[in-house]
Amino acid sequence: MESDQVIKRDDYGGSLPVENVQALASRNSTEVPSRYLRHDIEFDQVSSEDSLDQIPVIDMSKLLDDHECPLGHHDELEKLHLACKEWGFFQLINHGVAEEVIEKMKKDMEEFFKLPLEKKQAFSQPPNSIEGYGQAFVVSEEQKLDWGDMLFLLPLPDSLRNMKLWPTDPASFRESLDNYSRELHQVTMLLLKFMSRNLGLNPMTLPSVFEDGTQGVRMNYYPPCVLANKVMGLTPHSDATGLTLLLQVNDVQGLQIKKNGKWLPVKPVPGAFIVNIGDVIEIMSNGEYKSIEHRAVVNPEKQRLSIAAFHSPDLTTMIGPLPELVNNNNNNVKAHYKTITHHDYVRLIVGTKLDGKSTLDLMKLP
Ligand SMILES: O=C(O)CCC(=O)C(=O)O
Repeated sequence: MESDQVIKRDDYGGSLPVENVQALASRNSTEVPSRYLRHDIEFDQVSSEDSLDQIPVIDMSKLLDDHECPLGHHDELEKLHLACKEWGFFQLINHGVAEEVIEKMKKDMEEFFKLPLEKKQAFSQPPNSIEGYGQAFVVSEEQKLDWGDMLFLLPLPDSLRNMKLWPTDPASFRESLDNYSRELHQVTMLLLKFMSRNLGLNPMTLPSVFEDGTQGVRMNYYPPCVLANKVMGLTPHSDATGLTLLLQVNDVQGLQIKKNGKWLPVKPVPGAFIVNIGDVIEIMSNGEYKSIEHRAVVNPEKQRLSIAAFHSPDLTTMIGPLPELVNNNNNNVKAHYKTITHHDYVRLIVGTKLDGKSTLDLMKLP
């Protein structure tokens, strides 16, 4: 397919329908169906709760100061560069998104998941689409399942919105998501500007690739589980997209990232976004920035909710190392990843079950 052809939403393929986990959990049974029991996952390789190792905290207001001041130290920009290279994750404070926008989004999401199943199912994923209420990445009847449901929507670009799948209950949901999505897009553009600069590129290089790109918002609902230490809320994976801004909605922790072969629980800083590098930025930076495996564990007593906003380039973009970073006149660096159309890349992701960094491995050159 030519990269400049129009790519339709339903070209992405879908996920096989499976039982609703919230409904399953509400039966209060002491048994959990075997498809959810994860003998394939190591639950005990977790760093201690009081581990001093915590993901870096980056202050957006200091990044802006550094960027506007051409001379002098650029400590926060340098901190951001190291966070992207060595951690692939950071918490972003003073990001400028109005508290009211965040609180309204959280509240409306919580209200939506409280609705009776039939009302939520009015916004179910249509066949062959991962957009809507349901689950993602179920590609076979044998595959193990995650202990969680989700509502996945594509708020940006506006032309891709499928309003039939946007909840109308609570009544303010659509407006809350619209505001939330636009504000997060702005924050993402700023971060991409600073990352471009840190990579030695024109500061507008990454923003111009992502400006008209897609934003997918995935609202995760993980019910409590009697066998919480045997099920997984979200299978270990790296994000196949560019940059993710994650918001912890209630005060139940569950995100863990892989660091030095162990799973490190992330303690969210109140009011912060947890930002992570996705595979697309790892590829575009030719491996200088790293997308890191992460997973969500389940609580035995409390439900957990989170919102992940994934930012991807414009659908006409070729996914591969940026030409400025490989084989140009100033350097002769070998490309470590293939270059393919965004369309082929998306099909590769959606047709694959979540499995660590396996999609990225498919893009690696020997
Ligand atoms: O719920 C979480 O903390 C992680 C969510 C996540 O990784 C995702 O939605 O891809």
